[in-house]
Amino acid sequence: MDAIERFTNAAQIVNVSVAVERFPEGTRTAKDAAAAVGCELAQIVKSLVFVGGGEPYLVLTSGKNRVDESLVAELLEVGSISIASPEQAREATGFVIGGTPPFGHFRPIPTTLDKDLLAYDVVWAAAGTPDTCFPINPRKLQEVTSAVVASVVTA
Ligand code: 5CA
Repeated sequence: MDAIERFTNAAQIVNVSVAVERFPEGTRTAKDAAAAVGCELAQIVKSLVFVGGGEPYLVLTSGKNRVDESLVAELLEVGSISIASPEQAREATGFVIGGTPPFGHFRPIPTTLDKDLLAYDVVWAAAGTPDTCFPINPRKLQEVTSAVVASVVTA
């Protein structure tokens, strides 16, 4: 089973029907994804894995924002967090960096959702590979991930 299929199957299990689109030009970064989709950079969901105290945490961040790690650590009440290595991210989610979807991982990961994503009716997230994205309503995304909505980005 390929990564796209793994993601769409996992989405089905949580009752989300995802319309995955493939972009041969690539959607590895938020900038690439916005250009491919033809949407604002702010509408791209970056699914960023962090590690704190040995545990993974997911921060779903608007493409226009940079995460402030100290704000995430404060919110989660962990001493400190740092961005996961590609190996750690893969181990936690089952997907490669650049294709990490916002849910449908091996195990649910405690998730924070950037409040700036809620300004849009539709946002776009990776669907398992660095050349796929799918659209989703950000409130639905919050619901599916049980995410805490917060602003944990640099000013
Ligand atoms: N497909 C796009 C848009 S949905 C995407 O997945 N974007 S992303 O932002 O979620 O994934 C790229 C992110 O991976 C980068 O912002 C960066 O935080 C992370 N990343 C890239 N290379 C590395 C690396 N060597 N180590 C750790 N994290 C990395």
